[in-house]
Amino acid sequence: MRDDWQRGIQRIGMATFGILLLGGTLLSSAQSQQEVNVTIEGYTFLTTQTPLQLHTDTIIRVKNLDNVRHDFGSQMFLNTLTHVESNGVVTYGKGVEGAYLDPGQEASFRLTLNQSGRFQFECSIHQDMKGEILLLTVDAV
Ligand SMILES: [Cu+2]
Repeated sequence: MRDDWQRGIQRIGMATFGILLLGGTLLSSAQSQQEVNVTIEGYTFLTTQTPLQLHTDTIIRVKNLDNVRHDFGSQMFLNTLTHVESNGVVTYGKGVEGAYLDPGQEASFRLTLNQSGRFQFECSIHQDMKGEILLLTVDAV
């Protein structure tokens, strides 16, 4: 009976240790997040980005300032786990193709890219609308 009680205490100790580790991991990943902002205005994608690093939590925020509906779609999401938040709806998975944005609407795409290069995106409604995100291999400091 007493042994069970002691084992119980030990287990609680291990669980607390686990939570602390998890807390530390969440904190460090939040600090290394990088952002790309894309504004859609006048049937054009305007991209603002800092040099992006590989293997880092990346969030792409897209805002449609036009008064027509646009689409933000990219092949870069196809083989990558992507977390999409659009119009209060969150989608998560591989094989996401993009998101439609109604006038004034915003959407965010969260993913980690593991390959450097140019990642193109486009609007499937207006075929001339194209843009790209540059992911350079930047050496870690
Ligand atoms: Cu469009």
